[in-house]
Amino acid sequence: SNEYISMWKDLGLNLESHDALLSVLGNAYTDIYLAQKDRPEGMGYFDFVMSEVHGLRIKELLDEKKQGRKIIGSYCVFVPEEIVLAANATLVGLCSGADFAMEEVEKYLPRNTCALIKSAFGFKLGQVCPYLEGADMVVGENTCDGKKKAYETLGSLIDNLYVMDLPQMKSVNGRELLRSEYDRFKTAVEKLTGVAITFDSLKTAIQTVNAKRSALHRLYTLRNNDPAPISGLDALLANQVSFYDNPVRFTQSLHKICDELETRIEEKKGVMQEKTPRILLSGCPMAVPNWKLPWIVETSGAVIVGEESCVGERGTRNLTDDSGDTIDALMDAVTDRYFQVDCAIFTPNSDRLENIMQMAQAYNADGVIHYGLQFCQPYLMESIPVEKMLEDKDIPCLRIETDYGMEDAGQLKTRVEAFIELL
Ligand code: BJ8
Repeated sequence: SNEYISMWKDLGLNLESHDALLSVLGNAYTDIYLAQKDRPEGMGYFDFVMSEVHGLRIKELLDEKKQGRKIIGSYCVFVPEEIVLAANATLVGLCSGADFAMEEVEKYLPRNTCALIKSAFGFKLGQVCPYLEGADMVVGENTCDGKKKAYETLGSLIDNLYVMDLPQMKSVNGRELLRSEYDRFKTAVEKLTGVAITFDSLKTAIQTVNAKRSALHRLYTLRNNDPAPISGLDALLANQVSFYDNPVRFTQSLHKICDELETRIEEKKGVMQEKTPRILLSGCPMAVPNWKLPWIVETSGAVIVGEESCVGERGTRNLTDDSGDTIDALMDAVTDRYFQVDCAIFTPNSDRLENIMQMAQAYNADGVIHYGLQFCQPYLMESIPVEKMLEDKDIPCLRIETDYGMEDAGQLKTRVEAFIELL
């Protein structure tokens, strides 16, 4: 609509490139999502959210901004939404799930940089992301070397980048560093919003975020049924939307879908037949609109029953203890919660192996597909011990290394089909 066009113009988007992005996105959504059979009716909500992802949601955020609320963008699940909400700001995930403006990007980043980082730059250089352009603060974090160094350059392209340091080890010192970085972040967010975080506002924010994560847990648990009541693609979409939707509305909508899934389970209805091979996906995060591998898997005779990923259970597994009775105790609880995230940038990272095993068993997975983005050292390196552990337990594992391009889709499909046939 005209209203959206002037909104995008005011945000400084490149309208021509933005149109191109929206049309690619819309076509992919139709071919991959709307082509699925027997989807839960409640997914209509997510279809609507996706169709309005650059429209209505942006308008809502800009309306909030007019009321004085700030928007904070993030590239990693280590940025605590609890602190952001407690200071009356909104956190949005900056997706980085598609190639854009690659020629421009390669003027700033070496070719052998992972697709996720390149995508973050592509959206900036192409001026096509209304979330990024609308954000009052963008948070980068010292995780992998690629992101850490890329933020130095990104800082020259955007003027409101805040960089958070993160530990590399789950040690006493590591825990202290995380707590002090969260204190520093709290101060920076308070300065941005002009709102001091109180005990009550932090406690309420913790409860809001816990409720969102609990709704996702409910979804995860329902997926351990056979036949699977929801596709992996649709469950991934729910996880992806959780990064930019209003958290309270998202939670309500997801519970509605879970109610519907419970009815399906009672009626033994599913999205695929009973005894369809069940796959656990594990590895790098899949940001919108990165649907390539799940699409290949689910059009090759298998169903995905879990995501061991930051856009999935790694990002949402743990809740934050809200029982503390001082603001300091709540900040400790926030720190403890995030300190459990088992990202491959940590060394050693044995928790992740245990969590993959636990998920494979909980969801009755017949096999695990490890998804590593090309040039992502942390996850590609860790995929080898992951595979070894799974083989020791007689769980088949397929290691995939890919990027956002479609050139390898045929070859990937052949490998995935051969793997599924063995299960
Ligand atoms: S907590 S997984 S969201 S850092 S794919 S950019 S690791 S080279 S994304 Fe992540 Fe936070 Fe960890 Fe999660 Fe680097 Fe690998 Fe690229 Fe990656």
